[in-house]
Amino acid sequence: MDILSYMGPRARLADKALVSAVKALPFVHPPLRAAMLYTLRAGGKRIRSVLLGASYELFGGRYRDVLPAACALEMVHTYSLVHDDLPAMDDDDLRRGKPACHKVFGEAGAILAGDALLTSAFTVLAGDAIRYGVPLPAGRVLKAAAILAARAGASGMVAGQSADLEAEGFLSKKGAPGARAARLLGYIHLHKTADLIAASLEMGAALAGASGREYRALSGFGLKLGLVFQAADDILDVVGDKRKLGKSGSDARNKKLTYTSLYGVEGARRRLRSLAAQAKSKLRPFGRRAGVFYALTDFFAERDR
Ligand code: GRG
Repeated sequence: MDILSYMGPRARLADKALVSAVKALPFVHPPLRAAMLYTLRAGGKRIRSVLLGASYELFGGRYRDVLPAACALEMVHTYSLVHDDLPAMDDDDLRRGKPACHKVFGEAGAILAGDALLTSAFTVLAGDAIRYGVPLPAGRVLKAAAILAARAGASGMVAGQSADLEAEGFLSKKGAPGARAARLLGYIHLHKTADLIAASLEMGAALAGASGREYRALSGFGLKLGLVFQAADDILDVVGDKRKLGKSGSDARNKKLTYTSLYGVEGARRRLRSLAAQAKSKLRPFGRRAGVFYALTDFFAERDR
């Protein structure tokens, strides 16, 4: 399967739908709308939309019908990037190949843009279902909203970010035990990254009305895939082409606990290969129907941006 021709058109549909969704929000203060649109328009691979759509399509649905949910997910993801770049967090100047949101709109502007993207994500997800009668049962949309809130919130992505900040400088502390560092790294990556990737698969499954067994299989796959994605991200932060990545690579400067700082680049590559095999093993219940997910796992593991 040519995974790039699968992903490309779906990512472009998400690009357009995201801009339309934000433009359609009523009564937004113009500078706030500009800041919201700025990082959304700067691009992004839209992998979470593609995963949500692929999960929904696995059960015979059409990607177009879950575009509001895909937009909601990308809006939550984009808010996390805008806040992550702030001086109080990773203090990055570059995001998606452009000056970070706080460099253009100031710190307060970027904080508000992130807040608005997070909150409005739920308007886009639930509000659209109410207004336009999207052909999805309301109970399924509600379940998708609950998944997104749980995976992004205090027990999910925000918990991972909190642990990530706490762990800064952990490696330089004398006598930090290896097992403790490995446990902490596992917690950070599981929540900071894998939770939102798992949410993509889970939301698609919930919207499609998947059975409990199918839902659990996709959720397990999503969590492993999220770790594959993060292992690749840690490796790219060290050896990747900064121009292609569109960000400066701040892990070493911020003394981050990462796969590479803990295991070295080769050790991180070995772990990535093992995680990719574990992810694929979760797809067994779907047999050949899951072909696109095998290809997506390889894409995640081998990506260069
Ligand atoms: C501020 C609550 C809060 C959370 C921030 C997303 C995040 C958590 C931090 C960003 C730094 C980082 C390495 C996060 C891990 C997830 C990750 C690799 C995000 C980048 O996702 P991509 O590559 O980004 O899909 P694009 O730009 O392609 O959408």
